[in-house]
Amino acid sequence: MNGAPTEDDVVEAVHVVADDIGSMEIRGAATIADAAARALGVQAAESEAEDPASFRAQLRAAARVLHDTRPTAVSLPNALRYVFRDVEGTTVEELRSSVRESVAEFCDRLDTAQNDLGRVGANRLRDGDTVMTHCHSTDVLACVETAVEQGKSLSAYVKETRPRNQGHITADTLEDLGVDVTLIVDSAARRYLHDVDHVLVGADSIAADGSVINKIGTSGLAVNARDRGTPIVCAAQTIKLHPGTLTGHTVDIEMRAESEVIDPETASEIGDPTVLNPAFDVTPPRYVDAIITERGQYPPESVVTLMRKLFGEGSDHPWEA
Ligand code: RI2
Repeated sequence: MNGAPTEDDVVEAVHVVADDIGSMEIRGAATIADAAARALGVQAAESEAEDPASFRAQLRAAARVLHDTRPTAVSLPNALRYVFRDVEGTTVEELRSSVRESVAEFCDRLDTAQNDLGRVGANRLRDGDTVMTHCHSTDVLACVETAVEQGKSLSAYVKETRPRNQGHITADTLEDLGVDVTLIVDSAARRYLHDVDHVLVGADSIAADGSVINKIGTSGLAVNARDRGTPIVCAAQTIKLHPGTLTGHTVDIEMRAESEVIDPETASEIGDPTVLNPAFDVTPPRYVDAIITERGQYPPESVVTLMRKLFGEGSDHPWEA
C-alpha cells in the first residue's frame, strides 16, 4: 500500500460496528468495549495489507473509526488501547495472529471482570432488599444476578430512563432473574426512595477524583438518595476508569439528537423550542457511597490509587501514531 490508509482500507464490518455504536444498536459501556475490540479483530483478519507498516496503519485507521463514534464511555478507547498494547510481529501474519490473541484475551478478561464485580456487589445485597436502578447497566445486573444465584430474594424500582427508556431492558432482565419489578417514571424516583435499600447505577467513565459519569439523571438521583439517606453505589469495571482525567482532561458529555426527546411534528405544535439532549451527567464523589469494581469496593475518592496502578500517569492514543 502506498500512502496513508483510506476509508477503503478499513473493512466493511468495522464501519457496520461503528454505525451500530453511533446509533446505539450496540450500547452500554462494556458491550461497546467488547464490540470495538472484536471489530479490530475482524479488521486484522480481513486486512489485505501486504506489509507490516500498512497493516498497522490500517489497524490505526479502523481504531479511529471506532473511537469517533461516541465520546463519553472510556471503555471504548480503553478497549482499543488494550488491543494495541500487545500487537507484536515482524510479518503481516504474525501481526494478524497477535491482534487475534489480544482481542480474545481482552474479551475474556471483560467477562471475568464482570463476574468478579458481580460477586463483590452481591455482598452488599441482603435477602429481602429492594434496589432502585437507573438506565441499563450490565455491571449492575451482574451484582443482582449473583445475589439471586446466592438465593437472595430482591425487589426493584426500575426508572424508565428517558429519553430512550433503557429501563425497559433492565425491567425485562430483572423479571427473567425472578426479581419483583416496579417500573416508575424518572420523576417518581424521590417518592419511592424511602422504600429502597440500595440505589445501583453503572458508569460510562469514572474520573480521577471519583466523579461518576453515567446516564443523564444519575446526579439528581444521587443527590436525592443522599438526602433520603439511601446508599448509592456505582458498579463499574476498571475499564471504566478514565486515565485521561489523571492529567487534567475532562470527560466529554455526548449531546444526542433532539429527535430522541420529541418528534418534529409535536415540536412544531409547541412552537419549536430549543431541545437539549445530553446523554450523560457527572455525579460528584461526595454523593456516591462506593464504587464496586472487579478488584473490590472503593470509596470514590480513593479510586485514583487504583487508576494510577492500572494506567500509570495518563493515557496514550496509539491509533493516532
Ligand atoms: P454497562 C450506558 O450508556 C448507561 O449509562 C450505563 O449505566 C452504562 O452505559 C454502563 O453500562 P448508554 O450506552 O457497561 O446506554 O454497565 O448511553 O453495561
